[in-house]
Amino acid sequence: MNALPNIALVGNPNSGKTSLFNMLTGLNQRVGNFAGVTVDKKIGQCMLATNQKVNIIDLPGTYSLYPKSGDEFVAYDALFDINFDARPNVIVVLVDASNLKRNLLFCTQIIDLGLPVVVALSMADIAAKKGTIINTSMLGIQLGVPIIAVNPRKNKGIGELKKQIANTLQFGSQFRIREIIDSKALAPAMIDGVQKIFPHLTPYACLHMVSELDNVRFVTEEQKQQILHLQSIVPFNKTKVQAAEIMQRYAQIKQAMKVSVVEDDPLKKELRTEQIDKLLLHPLWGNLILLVVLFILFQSIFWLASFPMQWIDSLFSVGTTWLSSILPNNAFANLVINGLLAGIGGIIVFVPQIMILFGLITILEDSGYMARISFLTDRLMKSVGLNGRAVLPLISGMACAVPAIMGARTIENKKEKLITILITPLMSCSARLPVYTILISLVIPNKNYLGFINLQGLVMMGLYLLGFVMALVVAKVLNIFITSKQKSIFLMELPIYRAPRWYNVFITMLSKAKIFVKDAGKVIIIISIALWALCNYGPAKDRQAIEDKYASTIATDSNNVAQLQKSTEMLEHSYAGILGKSIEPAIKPLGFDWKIGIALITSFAAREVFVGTMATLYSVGNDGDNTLPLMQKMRDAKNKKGEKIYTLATGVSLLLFYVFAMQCMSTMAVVKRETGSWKYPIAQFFYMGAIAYLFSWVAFQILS
Ligand SMILES: Nc1nc2c(ncn2[C@@H]2O[C@H](COP(=O)(O)OP(=O)(O)OP(=O)(O)O)[C@@H](O)[C@H]2O)c(=O)[nH]1
Ligand SMILES: [Mg+2]
Repeated sequence: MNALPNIALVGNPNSGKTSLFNMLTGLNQRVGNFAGVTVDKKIGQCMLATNQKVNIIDLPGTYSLYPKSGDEFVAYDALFDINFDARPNVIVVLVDASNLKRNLLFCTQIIDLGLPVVVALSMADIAAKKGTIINTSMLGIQLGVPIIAVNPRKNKGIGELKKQIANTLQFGSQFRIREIIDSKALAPAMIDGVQKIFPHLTPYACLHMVSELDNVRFVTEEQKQQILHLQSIVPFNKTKVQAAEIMQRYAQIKQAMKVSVVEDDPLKKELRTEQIDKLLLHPLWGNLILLVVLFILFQSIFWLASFPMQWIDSLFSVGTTWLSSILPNNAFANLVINGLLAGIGGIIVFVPQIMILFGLITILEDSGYMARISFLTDRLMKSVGLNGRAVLPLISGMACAVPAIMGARTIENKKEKLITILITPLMSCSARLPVYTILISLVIPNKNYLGFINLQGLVMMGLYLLGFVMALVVAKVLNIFITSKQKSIFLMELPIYRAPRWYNVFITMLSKAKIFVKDAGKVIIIISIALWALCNYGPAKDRQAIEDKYASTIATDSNNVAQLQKSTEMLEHSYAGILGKSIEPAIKPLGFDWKIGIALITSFAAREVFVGTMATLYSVGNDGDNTLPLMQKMRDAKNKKGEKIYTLATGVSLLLFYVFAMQCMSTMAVVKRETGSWKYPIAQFFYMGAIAYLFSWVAFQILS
């Protein structure tokens, strides 16, 4: 860590911390209109004045200083842990003006910890619409801290906030005179005792050391023993003390608000959000609208993206033709054209789909609809032993399982969190999109019903649904095996609807496309080169035999038939061919040939590698026209008997395999990190593999 001063942003969930962080640092962290978007700390830098650079730390939102879920602990540690690697020098508390009372509860707790606090008051625009007017300087005097009104969405108040942070950094909290509540009076003997162990802590911080002893990870064993000893001689009822604390805080907050806040009669005004929710949360219409929203999502991924995809495809085939015309016909040119270009082209084509998927998900999140999805599906989720909270990681799993699994941190109940982590990779992620697209186009006819329902889009939606349904089934089964006494509650705030910030949507689409190309590109370049080598080399004896066999026929061959046969045979006797053939018996019952076998192996690194692998395999084995799009080559592919390889049976079987199988190293790594054990990713790997194999086998047997 560098030696710059640290400024931490804390506050209730969805109060605008990350929006402010992005404004201060110029970075682009994920912002969304629901509670629990940020689940880990993020650090960026900001210039307060010409010569003053500071670290800004964005933290997950917390409702109170008594943490319950994993993400809340991140913020808790940042505030308390003296060994924390970015110990804050100034705390900026975000206070949502449209939920003032509840936000001030957390704010007053922070103030009483005795840390230098600056309050940033956000959402004043929304409060004003509700008829709430806040006199910031008056409220500041009441609480004894500087308060700056900001609107990070509109870049307002940021300069003033920076000035105040610089000021507090230099002079400390100037006008702190008293604690908000008299914490010591809550448990005098106990706090006295704890203060002897931690002389630098305020009475309120000492109270936390006692009541959160099981949770604080940063006290030494000796200190812990001392506190335990204290607990054995001084009576202390944690629940009672906490209840008393909260009551006293609310009393103080009421007092402070009386002189600084003017509120309209809250019942008088019905916000637009409430009117919209009457429809969108309606038991019948609400669910119907949800289905329509999802339907539009999948149709646009398929249909809207098909145009740019065609352009990219033709661009690459022009490039291939051009390169083959200027490069000499040697092994290097072969590597560039059949290895690299084919592999990269196979990935770039899918950028439009990835962008549309992420763009639409961002719009759902930004508008506030995502939280409603969670609400609408609560009943369904309860029936499998989870609750509406778990839907958020599941839906973001449609983009990528890695952040989705981290998002499960917001689930308090340990059992539910574990189950959610275990089922999230069953949701079809964006890496499966390329595989789905290519296979659907191969085996499902491109028909339209009623003019607007596209059959291929419908099948795509079916695959996503299938993953989701399987996730529910597995949750239900796991629910029987994993036991827990912890009771589960579903509390979820419904944020107000907001117009999505289009700039944010655009930036997200762009950055996700970049990450996709970069990450997939890296893997694909390495795998393409390795695969190309494996395809072009093999045991010398076999290859010589093939050379000899065709030597005479090729010379007299006029229509390239012998040439084609020869390169096919050469490929089969290459190292890649030998490898593929060796696993063929295991996958033959699923309808897969050895080329698919190789693709299955390479896509254990990441699913989208499937496409690049196919591209390489089909361009090496095909000495004919290399400028044809991969789809065409696969469509023409035939086995020895001259039968089509990609029949409906094989296509569906392969699709099902990709819906269910765990083929992603990054997901396994993140599951290990979040659960702290290899046991879970390994279990996941096997149960998902078993389901995949079973479904593919049944489908192939029925359809063939
Ligand atoms: N109208 C209005 N909207 C705001 C303001 N500040 C933030 N927002 C919006 O509030 C929503 C939540 O913002 P975030 O920055 O993600 O909130 P957060 O505090 O980081 O939330 P978590 O990470 O979930 O704790 C976004 O939709 C923002 O665009 C404001 O001052 N006025
Ligand atoms: Mg955030």
